[in-house]
Amino acid sequence: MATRIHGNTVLVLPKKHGIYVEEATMLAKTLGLNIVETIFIRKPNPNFYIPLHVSNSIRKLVEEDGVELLILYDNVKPRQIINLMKELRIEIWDRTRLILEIFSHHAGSMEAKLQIELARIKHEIPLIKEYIRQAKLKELPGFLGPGRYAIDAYYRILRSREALIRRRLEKLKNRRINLIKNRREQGFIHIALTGYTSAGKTTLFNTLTGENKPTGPEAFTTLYTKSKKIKVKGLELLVSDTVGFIRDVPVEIIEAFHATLAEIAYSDIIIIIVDASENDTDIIDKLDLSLTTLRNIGVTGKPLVIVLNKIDLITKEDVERKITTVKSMLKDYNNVKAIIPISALKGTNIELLRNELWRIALTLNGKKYTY
Ligand SMILES: Nc1nc2c(ncn2[C@@H]2O[C@H](COP(=O)(O)OP(=O)(O)OP(=O)(O)O)[C@@H](O)[C@H]2O)c(=O)[nH]1
Ligand SMILES: [Mg+2]
Repeated sequence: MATRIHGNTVLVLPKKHGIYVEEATMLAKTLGLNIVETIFIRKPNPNFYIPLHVSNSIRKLVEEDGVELLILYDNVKPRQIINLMKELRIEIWDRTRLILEIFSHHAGSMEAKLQIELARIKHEIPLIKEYIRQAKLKELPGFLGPGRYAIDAYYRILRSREALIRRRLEKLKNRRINLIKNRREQGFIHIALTGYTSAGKTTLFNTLTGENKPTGPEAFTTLYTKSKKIKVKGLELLVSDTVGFIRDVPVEIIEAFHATLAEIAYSDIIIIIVDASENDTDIIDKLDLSLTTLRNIGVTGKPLVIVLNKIDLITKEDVERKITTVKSMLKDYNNVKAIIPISALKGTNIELLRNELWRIALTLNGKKYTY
């Protein structure tokens, strides 16, 4: 299902989203794309997204630099994508498609693979519908070209594939829910590691559990949840690593991943990991987004532990200041039980975190079966 990796790429962002250029570049690099030019546009054209004079300069890059892919880092209408594709004759992705590509390269489990395929079909269908609509408009009465038949057939195949995937996912979902129920009946306190992509969730999971799950600087290294039991002072806790959050998650992906994230909703203690080596604005934005995402998947009122990770990259003074900043941001959240600075990579303050989890788990023990 994954498309081949493209080489030379042009990245286009609306000027008002200029602050996301780093995020866009990081995501493109995750796929191994080589960005030869980044272009900011003032106002998208309603029919082609890109204004005419800009598309002329892109055409030049296609001819002279072998550019094969254009990424429009925005929400783009199917009409704009199809028109521009016909105009430039290269592949064009919007932001959703870029994220979907990364997901499809990283999807490991069967469930994740199916969820991504479903999301891709849902993203592709409006494009195909638009293509068919335009083809119909331009045809002479009574004339149906072979291209039109092929695309109609492709559309029907996608629709039936979509139905099949939905049925298979439903079965897998039931299996997952049974698994979660069984675990709960065994009485484990369940802890979910959550947070923005690349915050260090899997690194902390590995440090806590002694596992060796892949980690990496690129976005969305982890696409499936994994759980493992740990023992803290005689108490058995079950720890789960989860899929990372990102701002403005495309709707296709939200639907696909809420099933996986449902695991978080069933846990007893939530850890939110933040990359403390980033600047204060990023820390606050990403923490805020993590809290919102948790709310959106139905997590409210559970004990939260905020972990400020990667402190090996910053000074002691910075750590103190960032703790104060996060504390004042969270002053109205009375379910925040602790804010702990750690280095998941170097193992700093892991004992402190384990003790804190143990302490919270003890307070929960009697309440476990009440919900
Ligand atoms: N210096 C430093 N780097 C860290 C620390 N924790 C994680 N990293 C690095 O940060 C990058 C992301 O770590 P991961 O554990 O893959 O992050 P994640 O949150 O699981 O990311 P996704 O699964 O992609 O959402 C990796 O390159 C890690 O080596 C830390 O405490 N210190
Ligand atoms: Mg991970």
